[in-house]
Amino acid sequence: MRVESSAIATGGAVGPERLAVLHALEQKILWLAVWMIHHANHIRPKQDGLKVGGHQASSASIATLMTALYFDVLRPWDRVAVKPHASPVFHAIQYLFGRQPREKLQRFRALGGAQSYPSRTKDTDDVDFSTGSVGLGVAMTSFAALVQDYVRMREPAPQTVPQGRMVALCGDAEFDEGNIFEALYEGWKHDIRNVWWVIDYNRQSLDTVVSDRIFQHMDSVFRDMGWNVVTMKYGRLMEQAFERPGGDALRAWIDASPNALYSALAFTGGAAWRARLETDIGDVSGVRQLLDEHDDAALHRLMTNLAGHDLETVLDAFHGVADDRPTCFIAYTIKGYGLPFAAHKDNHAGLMTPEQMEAFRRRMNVRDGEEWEPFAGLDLPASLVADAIRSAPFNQPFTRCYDAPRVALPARIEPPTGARMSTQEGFGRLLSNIAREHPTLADHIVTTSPDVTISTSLGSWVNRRGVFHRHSRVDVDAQAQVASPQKWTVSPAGQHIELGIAESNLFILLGALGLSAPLFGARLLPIGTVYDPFISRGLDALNYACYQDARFILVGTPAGITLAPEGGAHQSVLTPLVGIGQPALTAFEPAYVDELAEILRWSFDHLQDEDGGSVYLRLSTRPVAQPQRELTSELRDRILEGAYWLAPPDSDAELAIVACGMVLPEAIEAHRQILEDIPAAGLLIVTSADRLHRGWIHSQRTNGAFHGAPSYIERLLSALPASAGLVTVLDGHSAALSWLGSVAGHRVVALGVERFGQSGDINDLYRTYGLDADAIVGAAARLCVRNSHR
Ligand SMILES: Cc1ncc(C[n+]2csc(CCOP(=O)(O)OP(=O)(O)O)c2C)c(N)n1
Ligand SMILES: [Mg+2]
Repeated sequence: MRVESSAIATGGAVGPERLAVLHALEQKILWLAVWMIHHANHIRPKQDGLKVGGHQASSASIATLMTALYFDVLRPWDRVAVKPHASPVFHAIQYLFGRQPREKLQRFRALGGAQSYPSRTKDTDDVDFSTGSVGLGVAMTSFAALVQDYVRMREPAPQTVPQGRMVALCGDAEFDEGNIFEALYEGWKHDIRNVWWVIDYNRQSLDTVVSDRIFQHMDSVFRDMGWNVVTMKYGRLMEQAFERPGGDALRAWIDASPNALYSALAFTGGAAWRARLETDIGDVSGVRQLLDEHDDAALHRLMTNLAGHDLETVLDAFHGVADDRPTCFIAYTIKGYGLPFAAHKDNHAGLMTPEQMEAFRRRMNVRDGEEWEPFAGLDLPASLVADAIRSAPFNQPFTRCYDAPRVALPARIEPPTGARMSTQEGFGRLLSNIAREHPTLADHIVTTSPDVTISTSLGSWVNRRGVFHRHSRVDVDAQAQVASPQKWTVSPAGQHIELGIAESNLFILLGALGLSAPLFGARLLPIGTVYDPFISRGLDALNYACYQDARFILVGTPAGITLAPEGGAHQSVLTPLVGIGQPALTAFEPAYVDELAEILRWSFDHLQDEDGGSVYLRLSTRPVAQPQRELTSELRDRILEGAYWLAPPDSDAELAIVACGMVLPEAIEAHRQILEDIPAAGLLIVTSADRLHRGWIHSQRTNGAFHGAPSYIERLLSALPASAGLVTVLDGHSAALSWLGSVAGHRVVALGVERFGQSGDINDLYRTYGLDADAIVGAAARLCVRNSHR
């Protein structure tokens, strides 16, 4: 069942009865999170003797904030990135909502159980954004907000999907990750709306208590970026104490207290607070009386009553934000709040001992054997708590995962014509053709690039389809009559999102765009372009996008040493290995533009397939003579499978050249020369080492090679006798093709690049790095000599 969004109450003032229930839920999720970790480490039988781990302190730190959000503040159409180490809290909440079975909690961090860090693809309890690599989930919410605006303003999305807030629950140490600030700045440029970052400001990272200095400036950083900042520092007990005589001194003492001191006292407890406060401000009028009126336990409660643990204050702060400006909540908290290692500087990976857990169980009133019971130990009637869970706005029946219809594809995308062309130029012209001739497909494409739009050949697409921004902008250059081939119209109708030079942002945006179907009900076909070497700058973010099963096309261009005069700092060497090694990403490196046209069409399909994925195209600026050919459907299939014989070998061939990508002219020339001595030699063109490798591995793992159909590459290489040799060649790390020798036991000489490059022209560089025709012929000769000595 689905309810209309207007029928879902979205919170407001919270009465005392509801507050009591929320307090009970706060206790319950803290208990469940802590117990889940304890159970995994101390109770569940272990097979390998390894500590299972889990983060009780990080969970306790954020339990109040998450209670307020999930049981009162969030609406079902809001989307959340939960800080990685609060995964147990998230799963506990979903368990109470009835969306996470108990067995998954009991198998926390075990195979098939609730994941250590919230995972869109591995968890089954409705994770919006995966987290784990700190900083990335935070930035993801900012780009998700941009994508939400994009789909709403351009309207491929059903407008019945209400506009949600993109909420990140962040650890404070996440702000050491520069990618957050890159995202903040980019978000400001795009004037993003509807983003909340809730910072669990416990002043602790993994190793230590963090420096106070960063956060002294954090609010101004956010304000400078146009954000609203809500600081939640003091709980109500503290606020009340500040009203008393001596209260000003107490507040001043708290404000001036270094993080390390505050943490040490918060860990040590009441007597330590008393001694320190007596020494520092004991002679201020009113302070001694305040101290006398509090026993050690009460004093500890008062001094640790930070706002992030004060449910009422937290609720007020969240409900106090009515507009859609991006808002940062800085919530003061204590890591491990309520647990024996609260505020201890080493508590990040700390686990409560069985004795401590036993004491905690008694304190929580949970009876032996009732540890997993949702309502055990609460001092409210179970029905009241159950009602509150049932009526939580976030828990209303509402479709949270959309299934956007597929975009119909044309039967063919005509490749541009031309005698000589680079794959990069071909890519730009193909997109331009799509914009002109296939409007339905074009309407769903969205492009993005980190300040290399023009130099990666997206310019003409952008001329046709415009740049997206929430606010239209007048083209000043055109008005001022500055002559330029780039005529960029900036408006909410644009289809290109221009980013500043920050590759990490590119991949996180591709991640967000690539999730627009499940998140916002709008099918987008995102294409991001980047200089191939700078993929490495954003590798973790690329992995992050793939891990969430976001669907996009990544175009790395120009690539390899073939960009020649640009020099070593711009030459990608290892990206072919990224193409093979990155899960959920299929890599192609075609040599010809008619191949690229087929691959691009296949990619649009693959992006939309249930069991599909993303695609990486490694392209080049090197103009190459294009074959004048009609692609048969058989050749088309072979191109997509990853390789085809340009010159099939004879069955007694001693040798084949296997070439991938832009070095094809050299391979063809070498093959021509070799034919004079070895007329049977073959020339295999590889369009996707990744697909070949995957097929081969899959076939081995499933015993296909022995019992069923051999893999595609096995079938191709079966054209050669076992005694033949292979010369493999590509402009990239030689390991990307050298494995071909293992497929059928052929000897291999692997040519490629394994060193940093340098400037030069293509001929000089190919000669220097051993990729030219002479090098290929030389390698072939070595193979044949070895063969004759066998
Ligand atoms: C990119 C990355 N580097 C390192 C880690 C290891 N790590 C896990 S948590 C953490 C610090 C967490 O501190 P904070 O974000 O403040 O969270 P909390 O204090 O709430 O646990 C680190 C360094 C990681 N998960 N991701
Ligand atoms: Mg922290």
